[in-house]
Amino acid sequence: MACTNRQVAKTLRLIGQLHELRGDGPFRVRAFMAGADLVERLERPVAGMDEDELVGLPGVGERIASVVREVCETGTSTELESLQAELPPSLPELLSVEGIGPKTAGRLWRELGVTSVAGLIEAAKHGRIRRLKGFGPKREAELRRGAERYAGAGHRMNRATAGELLAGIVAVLAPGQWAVAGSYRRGAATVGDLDLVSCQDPREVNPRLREIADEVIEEGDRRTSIRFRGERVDLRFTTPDALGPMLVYLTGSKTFNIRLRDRALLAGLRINEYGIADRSGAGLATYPSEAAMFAALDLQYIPPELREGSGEIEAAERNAIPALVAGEGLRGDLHVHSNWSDGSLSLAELAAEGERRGYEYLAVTDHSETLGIAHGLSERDLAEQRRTIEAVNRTSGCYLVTGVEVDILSDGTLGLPDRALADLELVVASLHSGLRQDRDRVTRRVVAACENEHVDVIGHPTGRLIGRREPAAVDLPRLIEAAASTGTALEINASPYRLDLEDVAVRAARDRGVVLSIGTDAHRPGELNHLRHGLATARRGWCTPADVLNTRPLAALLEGTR
Ligand code: DGT
Ligand code: CA
Ligand code: CA
Ligand code: ZN
Repeated sequence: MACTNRQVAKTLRLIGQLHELRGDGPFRVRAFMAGADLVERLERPVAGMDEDELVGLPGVGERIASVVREVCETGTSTELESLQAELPPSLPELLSVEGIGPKTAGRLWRELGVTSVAGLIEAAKHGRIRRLKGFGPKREAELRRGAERYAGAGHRMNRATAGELLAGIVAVLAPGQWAVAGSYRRGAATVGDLDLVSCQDPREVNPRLREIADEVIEEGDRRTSIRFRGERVDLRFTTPDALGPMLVYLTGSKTFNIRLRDRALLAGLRINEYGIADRSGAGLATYPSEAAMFAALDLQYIPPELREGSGEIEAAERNAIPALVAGEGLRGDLHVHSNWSDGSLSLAELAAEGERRGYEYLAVTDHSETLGIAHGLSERDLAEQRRTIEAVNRTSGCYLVTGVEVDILSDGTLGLPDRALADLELVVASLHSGLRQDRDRVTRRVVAACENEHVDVIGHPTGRLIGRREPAAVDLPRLIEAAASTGTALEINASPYRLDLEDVAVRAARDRGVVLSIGTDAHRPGELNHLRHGLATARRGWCTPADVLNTRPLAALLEGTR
């Protein structure tokens, strides 16, 4: 039974969440959540540990230990299965609605029988939600708006969900014989459905897909579509000698494909997913790779992230596609929370995580002390944290940059005095409240933050939460001007729930000479892996290494943010 620490952690977290939905006591919920965090950051595989060793871990009781053993041995847990049998399967969907946490979702279910987003909208229409103790008409209207926004978003997946779906599919495909395409490969912030190309024999693949599918939408030896965990997956079959054109076609975007085809037509060529032919469709030439296909079209290679039909073909004709920032160019993460505020890792553990990932540095940017944010740090806390960081840095291979994520308050001032900010190496300033202010007011706040000499980065500049919360009405051209003239970086928050700034704004900022800072905003160790989503967004914004703060060596980073 293959079982990684990450899979075990995920199961533990899911059990905790279901207990919370059921209204079980906070201790039980916390035990599973804490167990998940611990397993996730453990270096040793839990699969190789017996129950005694597991109980020996800090914070792991017998109950968690036995669930871990069971998951490792059987791939599932009886506790999870009985919770899933007891709770309506659509209930976790409620958690995707803005303003609904496990407590509220649990109450809506137990007290009103609401089990889905559609049911929530229905209940709100009939004024049933306001009757819940502590709710009222205002709260009901808010929840209804959130539910309608979620339902109207057409259910596009975030990249984390799409990535999990992909892992589930490729687990039944032969390694090295598939490639992912579509919007996921282009690095888009949201994914409508998953597209894959397979070079395997359809007679091998189709039965395996049938086995894992909720529903087979279409099955054949050229294409197969299934519904898997509620989402659509499209698969196209090809052979290794003709992989290039199929991959180009299925990667898209549609606009890119159409522009590429129109351009080829001018040269008397016809492109489709099988290759390049002449105008009459005769003499089909196939290509084993995308690179060979672009070469045949007399074009520079265009990375998938740029294939949106927004000038990339013209650039490729002139050999002017820039060398985009790449994963190996990133030296660290510039927005991370520790257990000094609301994160789960200690400073030493963060440094160890950074070292394990080969990072040169990791910026500790805990929340400032402001009303409404749990465990924010005061000026004194920050001074103390700085001393601890200095001690960690004496032995760590990954340098912890001292920083803060300071609140931009409703009146545009910051949550900490200048003298506290002056002592820190990296200051990220973010909006966390007053996100519904009008355009002028909210824009003046972020512009004022840029103008503060201590602020180095504006964090998640629009505050959007994908599918859950609309961005604030920030006037981006004005913010970009302010960032450019003050030398303030704008963040690409790499959380798959945010991806803020978004790609188009990144490109506009970059064109104006603004530097972008990629930060995961990680609160748990697993979230440090989100850096790649921020990287994809930077690439979609045409960023080269020089445009990204994280590519700078430590000394240059500290010099620039001093
Ligand atoms: P999504 O799924 O909405 O996030 O976006 P995509 O880009 O993955 O779109 P999807 O799944 O509908 O189709 C995958 C690719 O197939 C798309 O990027 C380009 C290609 N494609 C789909 N429909 C057409 C079409 O009508 N014409 C052309 N030329 N290509 C298409
Ligand atoms: Ca797709
Ligand atoms: Ca598709
Ligand atoms: Zn934040």
